[in-house]
Amino acid sequence: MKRKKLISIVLASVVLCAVFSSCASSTVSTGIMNENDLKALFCEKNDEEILEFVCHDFDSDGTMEAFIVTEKNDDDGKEIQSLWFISETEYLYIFDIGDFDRFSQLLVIEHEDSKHLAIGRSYIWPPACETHIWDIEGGKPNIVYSKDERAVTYINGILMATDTWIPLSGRVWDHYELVWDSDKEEYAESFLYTES
Ligand SMILES: [Ca+2]
Repeated sequence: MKRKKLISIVLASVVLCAVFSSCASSTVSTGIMNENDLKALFCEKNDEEILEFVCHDFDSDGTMEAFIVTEKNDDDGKEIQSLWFISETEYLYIFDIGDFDRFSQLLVIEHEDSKHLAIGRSYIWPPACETHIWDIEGGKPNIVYSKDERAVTYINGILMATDTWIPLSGRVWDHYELVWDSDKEEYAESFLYTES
């Protein structure tokens, strides 16, 4: 994937918190599944270490969905992080990253009638971040925003995508507002201001 040649860094991204989640204590119940049910179902299918388990009714249809970040070591001992999706009816591998890349940001974005998940992918070198935003369509995850050189977070209550880089005059941050267009089902990105 294309990476900007100028040095850029991740701004204000939420560092991925590597919290181990136990698979042993939950059981799958009948009927509508809650977060523990979905976690138990996931653990039946996948024995990798869970770093993040983000569970909501993303599409407001009354059933829960979860995005999961896992980690494992490959045959060469290299750490691989993977992104998965699970619901009552779906169990999907989305993609994985390794080498010096890490999932660095998981942000739940709340809209009036739905929730989205923003996921950052950070590179150690060159230091940079790309962000993908997922919604749920037809019960499955669907990318509605994907861009290099962006870290997505809330700044003063405004959902912003930020690019930071270092020209000769010193580091600057370019802030763009992200506005969800539910009719077009896409995010409009408009430049707000540069901070230096
Ligand atoms: Ca749902």
